[in-house]
Amino acid sequence: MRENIEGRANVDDTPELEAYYADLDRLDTGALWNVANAIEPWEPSSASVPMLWRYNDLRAHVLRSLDLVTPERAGRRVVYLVNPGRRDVAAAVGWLYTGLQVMNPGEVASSHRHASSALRFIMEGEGAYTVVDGHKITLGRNDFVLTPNGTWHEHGVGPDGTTCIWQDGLDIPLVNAMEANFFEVLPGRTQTAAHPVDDTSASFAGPALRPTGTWSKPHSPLLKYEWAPTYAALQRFAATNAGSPFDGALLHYMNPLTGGPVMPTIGAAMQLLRPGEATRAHRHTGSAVYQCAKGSGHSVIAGKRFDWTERDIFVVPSWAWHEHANASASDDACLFQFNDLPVINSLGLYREEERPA
Ligand code: GTQ
Repeated sequence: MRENIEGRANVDDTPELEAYYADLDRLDTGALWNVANAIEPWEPSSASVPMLWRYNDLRAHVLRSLDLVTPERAGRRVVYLVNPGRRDVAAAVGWLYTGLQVMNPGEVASSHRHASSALRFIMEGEGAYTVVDGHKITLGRNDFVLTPNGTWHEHGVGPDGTTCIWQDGLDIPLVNAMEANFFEVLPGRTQTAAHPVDDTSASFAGPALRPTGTWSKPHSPLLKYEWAPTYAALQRFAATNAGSPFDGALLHYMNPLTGGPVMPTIGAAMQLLRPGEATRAHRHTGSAVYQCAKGSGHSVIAGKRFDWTERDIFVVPSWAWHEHANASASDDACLFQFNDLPVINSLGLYREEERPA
């Protein structure tokens, strides 16, 4: 006997109805009441599983790819992270993709552009760079760099560098779901740098100062968010503000011209958990991919505990309860995240709840 809830489908099968459904099916139609409860859930029910990928488990396998494929043959030498509930769309959580890209000194991946927006978060190695629409950007540990949708980009490691690994984050599953993805390879493989190295950082990373307007592109003019000033800002913020009961001291990376998210579809933040800090649990719509940038701790996600340390990556699915804790009583812990909140917010779909005590 099905539960009879007002307004929810509660129709028992009869031979007449079965025949009717078969007729509808032949006409490529269906009876809404057979699917209504599934397609209109009471609340979000994510297909994504909470997951943690330990860097310690992945690193050796990422490095193995150096001997197995060249960037020329592979296009991009990346090990991507698969959520068991989102294998079909190559997502790590929700509609977000993430992977670990590795390059040796002197290697360059060919320049390309796509309708997907992308970001990188540098995990290890010296000498990495990316070129975005002719702007060459040097990259160091825990730096965060954008390659907004439609921009030509290529990555490499200078000949004097060391083997580099960084995290890629993209909205590939989302853009594919919207059936709006395009991909192009630059004829000639590499761009010629058209600007001095790190020029957009020189122009737009100032302390809330901007040059007289010459920036006409729709994306953030600041393409790199360096670790040292980010961490310094977080420490200042954490020392003078209570922060959020759910996230500790959290700062959003922003487009300095608008104050808004770094890209139309992807937001990013860095949060600091003070020594001993443990946050309260909440849940909200929107999915997030986290990387521990510093320290260690644990998160409880949908009732499951995940212990993390530097470079581990974990995901929080939409509407999953989550809370975070710093394991250390003397040192802070930092979590980098990227998320789909700009999409959720711009569509008016954001909803948040605090877990009742
Ligand atoms: O370098 O833009 O990990 O297009 C997957 C797809 C990286 C990139 C990935 C991509 C890129």
